[in-house]
Amino acid sequence: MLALAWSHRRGCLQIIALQGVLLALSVAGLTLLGTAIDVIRQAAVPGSPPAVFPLGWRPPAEWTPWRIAMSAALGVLVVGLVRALFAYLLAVVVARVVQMGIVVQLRSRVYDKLQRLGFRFFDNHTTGSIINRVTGDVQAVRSFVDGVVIPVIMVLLSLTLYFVYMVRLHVGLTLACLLTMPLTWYLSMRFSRKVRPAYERNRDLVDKMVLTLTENVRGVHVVKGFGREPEEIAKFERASGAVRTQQHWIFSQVSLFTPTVEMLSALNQGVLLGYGGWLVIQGELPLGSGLIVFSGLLQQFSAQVTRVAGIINSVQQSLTGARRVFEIMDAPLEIASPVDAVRLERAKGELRFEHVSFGYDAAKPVLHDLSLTIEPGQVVALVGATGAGKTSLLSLIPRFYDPTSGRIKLDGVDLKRYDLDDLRRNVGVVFQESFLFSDTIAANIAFGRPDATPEQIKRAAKIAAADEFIREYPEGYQTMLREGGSNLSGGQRQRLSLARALLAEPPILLMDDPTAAVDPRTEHEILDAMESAMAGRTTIVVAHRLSMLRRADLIVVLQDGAIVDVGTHEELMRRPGPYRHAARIQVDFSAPDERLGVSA
Ligand code: TTP
Ligand code: MG
Repeated sequence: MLALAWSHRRGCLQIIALQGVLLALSVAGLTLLGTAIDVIRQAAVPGSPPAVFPLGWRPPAEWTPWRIAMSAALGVLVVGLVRALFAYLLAVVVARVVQMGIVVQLRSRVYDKLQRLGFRFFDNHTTGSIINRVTGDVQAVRSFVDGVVIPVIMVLLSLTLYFVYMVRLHVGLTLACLLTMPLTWYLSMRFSRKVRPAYERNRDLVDKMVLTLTENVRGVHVVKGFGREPEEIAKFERASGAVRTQQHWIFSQVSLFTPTVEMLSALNQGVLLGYGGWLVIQGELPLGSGLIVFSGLLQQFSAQVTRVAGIINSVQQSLTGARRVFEIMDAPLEIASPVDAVRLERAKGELRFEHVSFGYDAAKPVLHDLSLTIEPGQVVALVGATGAGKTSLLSLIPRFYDPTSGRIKLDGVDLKRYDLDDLRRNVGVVFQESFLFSDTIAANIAFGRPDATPEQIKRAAKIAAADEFIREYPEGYQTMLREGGSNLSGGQRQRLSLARALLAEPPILLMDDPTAAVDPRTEHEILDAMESAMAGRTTIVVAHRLSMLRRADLIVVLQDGAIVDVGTHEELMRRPGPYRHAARIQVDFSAPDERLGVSA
C-alpha cells in the first residue's frame, strides 16, 4: 500500500502542500486576531501592557489603534478569502488524485488480474465476494492514501507547528495543558485494538449478505417455483440483521470513544482558563496574542490528537480492504504462459494424454491415470455416467486447469509449454452450460473473433443450425440478447454457443454435450451440418445419443474418472461392457429407425 501511495506521490505532494498552506493560513488568522485584541485592549484600558506584534513587525508610528485594529480586521478577512480559495483547490485536487486516479487505476488493475486468474480462484470465492472486492474494498484501499498517509503527515506537521508556537508563548502553560494528551493517546490505541477485528468481521458479513442477494436474483425461478419466498426473505433478513448488529456494536464503541475524548479536551480548557488566566492577571502573558491565541492552538491541537483515532480507524478499514484486494493482486497465476513459450500458429491436432490424473481438490482425485492418443482430425466421443469426469477431462485441454500428474501433449509438445493465448485460440469450446453476453447475437457469435465479417458469422450460424431462428427476429443478427441470453430458448442458446466456437475455425473442437438441449430432429440437422465443420478438425464431443456416437471415429468410455474402454461403436457393441449395456437401453426406448445395426 505504501508502494501504491508512492506511485501517486506527485498528487499526494500537491495535496500536502495545499493542506500546509491552509494550516499556515489558520495560524496566521489566529495570530492576527490575538494581536488585534491586544491593540484594542491597550487603547481601551489605560495602563494595560503594550501589544506585541508578530515577526518583529511594527506599525508606522502615525497609525491610530483604530487604524491598526481595522487593518487586522481586513487581514483576517483576506486570510479567510484565501483560505476558501485553497480549500476549494484542495477538494478539486483530492477528487482528481484519489477518486479519478487511485481508485480507477486500482480497480482496473484488480479487474485485469481477475481476467488472468485460473478457474481455481473462482471456484474458491463467491461472486459476491469478488464483486465486493472490485467495488467496496478498492475504496477501502484508497482510503489508505487519503485517510492515512496524507493525514498522518499533516497531523505530524500541524502538531509540531502548534507545539512550537505554544511553547514559545509559555512553556509551563503548554505542559499543564498537554497533561491529558497521553491519556487521549492511550484511549485511542485501546479503542482501535478493540474495534479492528470487528471491521474484518463486518466485511465478511457483508459478503454473506451479498451472496444471499446474488443467489436469489440468479435463482429467482427456483425460489418462486418452490414457493420459498418467505424463507429466502427470512434468510436475507438474518444476513442483513447480522451486518446491522455488527455495525451497531462498532458504532456504539465509536460513540463511547468520541465523547470521552471531548471531555478530556474540556478538562484542558479548564486548566487553560485557570492557570492561563492567572498568568494574564500577573502580567506574564498578554491577553490576545497570549491566552486567546493559546486557546485556539490548544483546541486545534486536541482536534488533531482526536483525529489520530480516526486515522487508526481508517488504518483498520484499509488494512481489511487491502487484505481482500491484495489477495486477488497477489494470487499466483497458476496457469500462465511460460517465459520461453512455444508459439503455436495452427496446431495439427494430435492430442496425447500420458498418465493424466486430476482433481479439483488434491485430496479428491476426479480423473485417474488417463492415457489416450487422438490422431489429427479424429472425432472422439466421450461417454460416461453423470459425474464420470467428462467435463473435467475437456477442461484440461485449453488449460482451464492443469493435471495434478501426468502430461497432455499437443503435436508432441506439453500443453504447458505453449503460449496460453495461442493454445486457447487453437481450441474451440462449446460448454455444457452456454453463457451469452447481453449484446447483439452477431457480437455473441463473434466473441472470440471480433473482426469477423457478417458473412463469416452467418456461415457459422448456418453450420450450427442457428441461422433460421435468428432470421425470424425482426432485427436478425442485430437482436439484443438479455442478460445471460434469457430471451432465447435453451436449445437456441446452445446453438449460438456452437456457432461461436465454430466461427474461429479452431483445429481442435471440444463440445460438452452440444445437443443435450435440442429435439432429435434439430439434433440431426446440427449433426449433419457439423459433419462438414468437424472435417479436418480434431473433435472431442461428450455425447449420449447413438446418432452422434455412430459418427465418431473413436469412443472413449469413462467410468469414475478412469478410461474403461476405447473403440468404435461397432467394436464396443460386440463386447459386453458398460457401453453395450447403456446403448441397448437407449435402443429399447428409441424409434424403430434409430435401431440401425444395433439390434441385439
Ligand atoms: P464432471 O467432470 O463435471 O462430470 P461429467 O461432466 O462427467 O458429468 P455430467 O455428465 O453430469 O456433466 O465432474 C466430475 C467430478 O468432479 C464430480 O464429482 C464433480 C466434480 N467437480 C468439481 O468438484 N468441481 C467442478 O468444477 C466440476 C466441473 C466437477
Ligand atoms: Mg459434464
